[in-house]
Amino acid sequence: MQVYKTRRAVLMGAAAVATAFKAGPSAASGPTTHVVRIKSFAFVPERIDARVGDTIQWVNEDLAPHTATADDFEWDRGELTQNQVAEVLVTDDMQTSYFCVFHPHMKGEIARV
Ligand SMILES: [Cu+2]
Repeated sequence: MQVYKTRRAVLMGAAAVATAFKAGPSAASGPTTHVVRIKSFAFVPERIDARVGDTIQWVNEDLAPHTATADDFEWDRGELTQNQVAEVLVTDDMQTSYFCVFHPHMKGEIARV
């Protein structure tokens, strides 16, 4: 009888659970928080599918400061230094395209589903 799982088997199991959760009926599970990592001068993932009432949370993993700022400046979480976190509540009339004011080539999208 095998008692110990390999680390790889454990990780694969965790991935399977995460996938199953993601594919579940999220409408019935209430608001969720979507984490966007800011990494290597990019928003990861670049596009987030979110519902009204969800929260978008940015975590800056870069040494460089970044911002998460609506294209029309309707909302702006200001400068995020390394490991700082900022959040925005998804509303039905919000500007959904955003960028980093320090590095305008960094773009992100909050796609409402
Ligand atoms: Cu930036």
